[in-house]
Amino acid sequence: MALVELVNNVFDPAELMPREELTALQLERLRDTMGRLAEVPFYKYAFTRGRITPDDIKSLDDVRRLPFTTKDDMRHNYPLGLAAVPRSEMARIHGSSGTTGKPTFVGYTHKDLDTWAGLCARFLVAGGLRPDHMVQVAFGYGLFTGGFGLHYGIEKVGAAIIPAAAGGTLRQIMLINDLKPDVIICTPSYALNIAEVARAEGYMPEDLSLKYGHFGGEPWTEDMRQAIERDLDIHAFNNYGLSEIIGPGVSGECMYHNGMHFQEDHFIVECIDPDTLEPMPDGERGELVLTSLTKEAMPILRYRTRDLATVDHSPCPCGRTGARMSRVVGRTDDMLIVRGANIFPSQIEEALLRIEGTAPQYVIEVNRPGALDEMTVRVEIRPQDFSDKMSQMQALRDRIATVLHSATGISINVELIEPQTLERSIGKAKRVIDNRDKTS
Ligand code: DLL
Repeated sequence: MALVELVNNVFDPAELMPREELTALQLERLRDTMGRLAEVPFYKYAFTRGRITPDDIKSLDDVRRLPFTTKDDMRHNYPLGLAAVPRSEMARIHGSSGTTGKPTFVGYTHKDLDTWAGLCARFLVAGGLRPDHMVQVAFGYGLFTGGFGLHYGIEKVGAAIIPAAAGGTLRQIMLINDLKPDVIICTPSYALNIAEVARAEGYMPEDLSLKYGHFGGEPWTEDMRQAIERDLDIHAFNNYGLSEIIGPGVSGECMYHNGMHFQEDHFIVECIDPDTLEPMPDGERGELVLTSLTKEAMPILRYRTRDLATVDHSPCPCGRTGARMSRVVGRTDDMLIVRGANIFPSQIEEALLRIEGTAPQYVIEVNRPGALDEMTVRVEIRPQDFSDKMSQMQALRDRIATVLHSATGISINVELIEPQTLERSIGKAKRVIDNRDKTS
């Protein structure tokens, strides 16, 4: 049986390429990329200072001689100072929202847009998308890369698109009910939101036409996947990407859910210790560092993603040879240090979702009322578990506090919240409120 189902216009033989050939292709493409970057002042300076030319890149280890690129470098070259083509050759600009201040812009040529659509198409096909499917895209269409990136990927596969965009949850449900799409695409937190509103509108999961969901753009846990699969009666797939590198399409899961296959013919992947910058072996958590190999408008060398994950090069039964990344367990910049403990929001999510009675809706707040930091987790109770009996709620609260303590090693205040009270997300959920900057 063919393990990789081929959808003709999407399949690229590079997906099954033996490692040796893949490495050779990467090296050739890396040298080309360096050539394209030779006149970009930031890289020109770095190449001159490091006395490195494309001819010096003889093996993948030589990648380590290249400079890192960071979010700060992008900011210093705002808005399009890292572009490797003139403005006249740009076909589109996207950007990441940026939590503070201005977005980071990235440019695409027409060829980049075509490459990007192909990359999205590949992971969608790996996760079950077929030309006869209808797909509802509930990602924002705009500077954010989610909407347009996936849109053109679906088009490449040949499936029908409902470009619903993010938000208008009742309208999303109307579209699902009336047009009967097979697939939904959005952030995992928005998928939960849609499921919840659908239920409140009287739809049972099995009433909905959806069979598959492709989710990405924010961290989520395995328990969250199970909640989404149950509440929408679908198979849920994870996909990862970031605007600086291209947007969605960097990696995605196949039917085996063994981690997300990197599309290594287009990106070089490194996993490093964020402090020592040394490479991490397979299976050990580190920061992903990505180099784009085929982008024309704004190629990026060794981008420090700040996303922490593990990488696995072992074979996958699907036959794809691209290494796989684990879920993103956190970002180097969203790790909370509270009373000496390093805590990722994903640890809290994982613990909460295992407790009977809690809904997958929570917010973490950190304050510094005196000398010591205090962490509070507000979590909603599932409607069927909500009770007027103080003793029952108290017991549940204590249970949650105990579980969180053992997951994190610190005492955390727990506040139980009535069902449906926390703000729902339509895009990337904001789970952490850190008030310490304001109070210290
Ligand atoms: O979120 C690109 C994207 C859109 C990917 C839609 C997948 C689907 P940015 O807005 O630049 O781009 O944000 C990139 O989002 O560095 C991660 O921290 C996070 N992220 C993206 N996908 C995942 C995922 C898009 N599957 C940042 N799991 C990245 C965990 C993710 N985090």
